[in-house]
Amino acid sequence: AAAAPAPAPVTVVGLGLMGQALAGAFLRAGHPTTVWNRTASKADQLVAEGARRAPTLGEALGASPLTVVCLTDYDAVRDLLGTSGADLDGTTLVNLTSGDSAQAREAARWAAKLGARYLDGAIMAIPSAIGTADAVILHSGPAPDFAAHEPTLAALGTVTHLGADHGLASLYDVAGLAMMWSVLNAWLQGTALLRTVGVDAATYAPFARQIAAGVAEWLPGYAEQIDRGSFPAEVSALETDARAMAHMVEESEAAGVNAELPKLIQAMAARSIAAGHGAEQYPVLIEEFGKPSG
Ligand code: FVH
Repeated sequence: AAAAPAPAPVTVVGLGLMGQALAGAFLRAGHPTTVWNRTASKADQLVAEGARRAPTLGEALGASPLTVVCLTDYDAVRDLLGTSGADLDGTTLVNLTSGDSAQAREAARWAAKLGARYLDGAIMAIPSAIGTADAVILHSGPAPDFAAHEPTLAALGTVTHLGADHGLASLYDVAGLAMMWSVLNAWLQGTALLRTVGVDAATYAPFARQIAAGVAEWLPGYAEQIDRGSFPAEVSALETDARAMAHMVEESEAAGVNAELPKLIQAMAARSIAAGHGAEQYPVLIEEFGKPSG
């Protein structure tokens, strides 16, 4: 049988908490890893583990066909790589810095002008998870560029290519944050209510977890309704849900806890009902979510 190809060389630029974790994962997977950071001392531990410290940014970029960048924000990435005169010609840049979709598309434009191939990315993990399957890392940009470097990028975690639009990774990142904070906020609302009668957070948590898991099961069916644009009330009509929302507001106010979140949900449902959707099912609210906020 043919021998497996040797792990490809890779450069990591930016050695903050996340960049150090990224470089460490490449090293552990056997990739010859070159590192560069503005504050050079942050490379010391990685060098002790086998990384090569590039004396200059230019040498770091020249050391590998693939450079993974992870800085504070996109302004820092553009200052360091887009406008500093750095030689990017022939390099593939994978930018794992957090930002928005417009910044990702803009970075793709300036990188192309400088002769680089560019993939954007979003890390949905904490540094200690990097290098394990729990680290979800999303990529967007040209599929052939992702395919060319997927064997290297896979050392970082569970990597996914979302599509050619460079903005997709950032948009999925924000969509994921919307899920995360919405679930947590809903749990905090219920916890605040129950604490007023002496039920502590730990007691409520298993029940809340069961509800969240149950609701997650509804998503594929509700997604079909949204994609069809048809919302028959198979389980419950929005006007029925709206009566339960009124209880949520009343209970919150009566208990003296914050009612802003229940009122926000109630107001969106009220607008949808006023627009004639009261007899339809909950996902019809996508029409309210799809409008600019007033
Ligand atoms: N840490 C985490 O858990 C999250 C998880 C999800 C995604 N993020 C994003 O990753 C980016 C970097 O985050 P970080 O935690 O590594 O951040 P820091 O430890 O603060 O390191 C920042 C690095 O950026 C370098 N840097 C900043 N500005 C410049 C610049 N103008 N020129 C060159 N380098 C710059 C900084 O260098 P230094 O201060 O050490 O010299 C660090 O290497 C971020 O987008 C998160 O949202 C992490």
